[in-house]
Amino acid sequence: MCFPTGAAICPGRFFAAFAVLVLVSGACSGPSDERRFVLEGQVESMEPAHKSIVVKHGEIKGFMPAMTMPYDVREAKALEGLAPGDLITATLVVVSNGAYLTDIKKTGSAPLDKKPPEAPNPSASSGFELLKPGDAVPDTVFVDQDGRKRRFSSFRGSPAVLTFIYTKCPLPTFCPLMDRHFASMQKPLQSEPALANVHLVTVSFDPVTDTPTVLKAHAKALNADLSRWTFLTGDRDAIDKSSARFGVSVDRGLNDPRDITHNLRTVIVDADGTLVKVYIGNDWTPDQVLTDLRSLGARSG
Ligand SMILES: [Cu+2]
Repeated sequence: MCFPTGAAICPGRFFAAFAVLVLVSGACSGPSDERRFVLEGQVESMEPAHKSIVVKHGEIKGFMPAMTMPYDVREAKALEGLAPGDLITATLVVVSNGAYLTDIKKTGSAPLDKKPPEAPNPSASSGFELLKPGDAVPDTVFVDQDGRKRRFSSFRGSPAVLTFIYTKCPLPTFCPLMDRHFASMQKPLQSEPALANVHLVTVSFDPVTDTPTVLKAHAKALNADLSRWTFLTGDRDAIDKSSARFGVSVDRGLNDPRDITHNLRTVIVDADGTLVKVYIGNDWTPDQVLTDLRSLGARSG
């Protein structure tokens, strides 16, 4: 419990701030770039071949709210003897660019809950209908990292890759991974003529914290080339309404709107403003997106 809720920090500043906190509190154990948390939960599914386990877990005090998430393990043998439904305790180790579970112990088992639908289940006339490939994406009005009003339609004319994050996300395998993936796509996008006009767009669903100034600093920490990578914030309701249409769901704590539970969606929008493809979660790769962008170029020209 090194950081109070809401005080987690973006990856670039992680180490320095952590070192200061250790000096002040002396509360954390382990190497200085590592945080450890006790996790209690239930195994939803496992993929030993990918050294991955999906756990539905309770709140991790001071770090993250209750949620169901995929976690990495270091070795497939850490998953031996486990099965979906098992109740476990484990240690969640968070380092600056990743997180993994260790010391997984089975404490019992219980029937699995039926999985709730991940996306909101909108009625046909709510204005929150999930977009399908080919649908026109909503022309939401955002504010960019320079404080300028920016309509989504202003990206028309070039394909866009869009993702949804918040800069204070504590888990390196979630929002910070989306940031790292986007950062790593900058170079190939720049060097391949066929992809030269693709624009990257990162939307924050935490506009309370992620003001244009915060986003600008975040962009700088990521070495973002702002001529082809735009960071957007804006009116929270407008962002929620728009992002829900891509399947993004965001729950904010009643007492603290910065206490956020969310899923991940990354999408390709074509130059004409229509949805091409939605990537669910955090297991897409930059190569996959680049390949899809290339076939888009081939299709249209
Ligand atoms: Cu996140």
